[in-house]
Amino acid sequence: MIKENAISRKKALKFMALGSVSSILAPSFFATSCAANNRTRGYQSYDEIFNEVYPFSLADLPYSYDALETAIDAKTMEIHHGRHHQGYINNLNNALEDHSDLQEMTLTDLVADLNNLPSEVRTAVRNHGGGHLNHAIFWNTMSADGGSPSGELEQAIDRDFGHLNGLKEQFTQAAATVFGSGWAWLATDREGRLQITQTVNQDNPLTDGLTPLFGIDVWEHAYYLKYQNRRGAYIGAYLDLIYWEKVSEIYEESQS
Ligand code: MN3
Repeated sequence: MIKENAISRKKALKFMALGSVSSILAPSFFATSCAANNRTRGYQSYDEIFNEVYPFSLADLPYSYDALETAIDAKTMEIHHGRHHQGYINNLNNALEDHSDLQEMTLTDLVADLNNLPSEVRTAVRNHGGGHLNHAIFWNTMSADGGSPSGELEQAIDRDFGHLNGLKEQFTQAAATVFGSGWAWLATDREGRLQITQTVNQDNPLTDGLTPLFGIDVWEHAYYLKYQNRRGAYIGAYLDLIYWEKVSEIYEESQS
């Protein structure tokens, strides 16, 4: 079972860490405030995406199901988020239920260090921990009004791909050639160098020592209702949804 208040609990802990605020608020107001907060649509921070700990929970999408309709239809978004993503979270929580030591680890540390996990949970963390993280990144790096790269990220793109078009060409090629189910990514190493990578199934670039900045889900469940087998059309539409401001934030956080 998922504890639906997981995010609230963590937010509450942070809130309480601010000092005396909680002590001057009646408990009922405090609980109501957190519950309302949990329903508010908004993009998750880098910390919320990458450093979440058990029990994991499904955050609301930062936009309505039909917000990206020009590229991804509302029904696909609803099923993908509410059923597929929720399923990964349920399975990840179940796998860690009896491992109190692993419950202290962040999602990043779990996924980045698969080989050091007990063998009985390794495959579950790989598939479902990866599934949870991959989808959290996917939702949070798309926007109907994504803007364009700026600042350090723009400089890094020009340095490593010549131009944004070079990045898009390489990314499109990578996404088109993932065999079967998997993902294509823009990722960065610790020195800030950008690279396009592919992963199979629900693997994440963290396992290869890279931080993912954004990634496209090319499992058929991500696009089949609207595009059927036309993965190329989906990739083209996806590239117009990149939320560059959020990607810049992840890039800068990954270097700090
Ligand atoms: Mn998916």
